[in-house]
Amino acid sequence: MKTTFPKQGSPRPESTGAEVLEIAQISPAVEDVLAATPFIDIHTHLFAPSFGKLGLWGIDELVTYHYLEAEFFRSSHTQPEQYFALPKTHQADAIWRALFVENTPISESTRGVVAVLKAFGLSTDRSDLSEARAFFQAQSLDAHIRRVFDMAGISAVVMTNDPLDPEEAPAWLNGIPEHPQFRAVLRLDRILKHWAANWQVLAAQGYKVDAQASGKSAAEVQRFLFDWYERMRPMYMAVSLPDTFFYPAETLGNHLLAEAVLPSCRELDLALSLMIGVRLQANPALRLAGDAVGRADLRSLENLCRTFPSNRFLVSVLSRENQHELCVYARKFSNLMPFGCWLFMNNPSIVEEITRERIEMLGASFIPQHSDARVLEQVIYKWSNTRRTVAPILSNAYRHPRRHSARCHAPIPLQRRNVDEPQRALSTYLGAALFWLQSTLQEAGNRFCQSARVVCLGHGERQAPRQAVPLHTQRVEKVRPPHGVFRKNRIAEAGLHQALDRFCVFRLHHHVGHQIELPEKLIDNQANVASFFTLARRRSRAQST
Ligand code: RAT
Ligand code: ZN
Repeated sequence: MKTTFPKQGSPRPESTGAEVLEIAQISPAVEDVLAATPFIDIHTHLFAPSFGKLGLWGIDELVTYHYLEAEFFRSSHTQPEQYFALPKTHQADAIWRALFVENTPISESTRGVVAVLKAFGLSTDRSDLSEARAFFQAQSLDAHIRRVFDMAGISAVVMTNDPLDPEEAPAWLNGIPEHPQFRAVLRLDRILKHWAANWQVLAAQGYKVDAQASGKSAAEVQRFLFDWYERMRPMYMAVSLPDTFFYPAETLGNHLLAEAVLPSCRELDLALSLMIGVRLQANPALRLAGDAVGRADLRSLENLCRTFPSNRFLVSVLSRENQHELCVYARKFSNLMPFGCWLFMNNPSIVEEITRERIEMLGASFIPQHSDARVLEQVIYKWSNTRRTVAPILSNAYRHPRRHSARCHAPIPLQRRNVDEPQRALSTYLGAALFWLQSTLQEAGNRFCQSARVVCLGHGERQAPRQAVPLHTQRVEKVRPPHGVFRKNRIAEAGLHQALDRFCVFRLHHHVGHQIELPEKLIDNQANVASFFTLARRRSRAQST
């Protein structure tokens, strides 16, 4: 098993004339870096425009988000079956009236809608949705997506793509043009949790599987996953699991997990995302809003990480009670990467608690957030909340080494190397490394395009807060290797993998770990990528030689 962390190489020469940050400068500096760093959102339910109606956007979708539906049934006498029989616009009208007109929108989800309206300069105190509807109807989708990403400070999102979803699969089978800002994920829920209802779909497509997943079934599921890898080129595979999930219990799902999914992930060099702790359909009448939460037995993670050391697991847990254990297991297993604050965890008070706990236990080696957005414009408030919540936690974390260094006369300076390059310098020292997965994926686009920057923010450049991130899509198309090259010839994808590996703490793709020097080179070439701790270690090595 290759380590998840980059190897140390030769120390980089220190720049001269560095300006050491005063404690009072740390907070504004952190805020600057967070505001100016475009993130990649590693888990959403958004879709690229070519998926047509599957991609949700606009006011009616925002107001009928399932988080708001759950709140609506607490504030209205409307029964779920009456509500779900209404057309979408009437559903939105009913929710708007109940939660925004007759009640004050103070919950996190209602405040999210208010924040989006405000972001577009729309009124938030109207008795109906006509103004907002007129605004969204006037938008053209492609330009609107660019504007929304810009407002949210994100450069790309990762979708959730289920090859057995009857609405989605035909789009892939007909051929979906790759969109640089909407990356795919191969979702496995129907295979791992609902085999009985889905094996026949695989069988009908020519895969030799049976109801018991016996015989050649596991090998055939692998073949199915490889075929879908070719079609989707997913960033990782994923499944959400109930609180009752336990590995290694004797279940059909565990059999397929161990014999088909994990070997495929190893072969394809993909991480597996496990979202654990959902109690599916606790109240089925509420449909999507009917899921609840339960505490899971995370010894499953211990068993998985230990039994499959060559697999990498991206894990998010839904129960607050499981969060601390997740951090403990991440300390034990470098092939385990905690990520995000999911569904009921995605509230500022809880995000704050979880993020602080993760920093205390894991430093910067976790992925703090994903949006889980289902409606395009939600990324605006979700990422704004993340920046606002994380900024004081990060600032506080960096104040401590600064204070400590003053006390022990062994300064670990937080420096502003060059006032003209604040983002580069501050990112170096202030550990925006927390978000490197996101920015690394963005950088992956840069390297993928070789000849030109896909994304204009780069080494030594500063992006103003909210500055648009222009994409040179034509150039992307020009240099993109033909479909299928990726699996047959890994070299073709090496640039992407190298860029992913540049993330100081985690590798979605790890095979370049064989090239010991590579992460180091990438760090040297990308000053704003090196984590605070990497540089501190280098500095002490430099002093001792
Ligand atoms: O946050 C959500 O929308 C959940 O209901 C789930 O969809 C969850 O995010 C998942 O991906 O399973
Ligand atoms: Zn989700």
